[in-house]
Amino acid sequence: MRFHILTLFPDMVRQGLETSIIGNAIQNGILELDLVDIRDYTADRHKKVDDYPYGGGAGMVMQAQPVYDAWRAVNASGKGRPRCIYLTPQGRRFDQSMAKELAGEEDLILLCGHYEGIDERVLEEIVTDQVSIGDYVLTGGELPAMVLVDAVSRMIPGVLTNDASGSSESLEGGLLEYPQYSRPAEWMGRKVPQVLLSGDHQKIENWRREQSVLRTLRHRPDLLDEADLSYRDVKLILDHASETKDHTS
Ligand code: 6GU
Repeated sequence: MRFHILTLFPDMVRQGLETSIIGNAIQNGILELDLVDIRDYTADRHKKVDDYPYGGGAGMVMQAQPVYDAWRAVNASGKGRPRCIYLTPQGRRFDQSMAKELAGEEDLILLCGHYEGIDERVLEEIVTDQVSIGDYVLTGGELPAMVLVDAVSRMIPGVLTNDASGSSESLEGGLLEYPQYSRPAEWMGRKVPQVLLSGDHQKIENWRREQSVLRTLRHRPDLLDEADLSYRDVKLILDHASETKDHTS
C-alpha cells in the first residue's frame, strides 16, 4: 500500500513513521511512504504557501495553488484517482472500522493542513473524505496523518509479524484487550494470575474473554452496545452490572 502525504513538514511525518513496526514494513516494501512537500509546488517566487484570510481574522490560510499542484503531481505519477483524505477536526471520527476499510485501498492521499486551514476551493476540488482523530484541536494534520497511517498499516497482512495480533487486540469484536503478563511470575509481591500458568488453553481463553468483557464494562461501557457478545458474556455482564452502577452513581 502506498501513502502519499501532502504536507509542509515532511520530515516530521518521516521521523514519526520510519521507526519500529511501520518502519520495518516500509523497509520490507509492504508499505510505501511518498512524502510530498507542498512548498515544492508553490508558484510564488518567495516560496510562499499561505496568505491572510479574506474577511480578516487570526492566522494564515494555506493557498489553493500549491496544494492543488502537489495533488496533481501525485495523480500524474500513478494510475486512477486515489481517495484524498483531508485531516481536520471537522471530519468524520476515525475508528477501527475505518482503519480496516482504508487498508483495502492500493493508494491513499493524505492532506495535512496547518495554520488556520486550507482555502476551501481546493478542498472542494480534490478531497473525497474528511477525517478527524478525536474531539480536540491540534496545530496541524501531521500527527493525525501519522495516527491514520499506523492504524491502517497494522491491518495490512505482513505488517505485524505475528499475523494473528492484528485482529485479536483491543477493539476487535468491539471489546478492550485483556491484561498481559510476562516474567517473573511474581514482581514486587504481585503474582501473575494462576490460570495463566496452568497450561490449560481453554481455561486461559475463557479467563481472557472474561477480562475483556469486564474491562469494557468498567472502562468503556458505551462499547458494549456494538460488541459481539455471547450468551456467556451477557450473563457475566449482568452478574457484574450492579457493581458497575455502584462506581458510577
Ligand atoms: Cl485530523 N486535525 C487537527 N488539526 N486537529 C485535530 C484533528 C485533525 N483530529 C482531532 N484534532
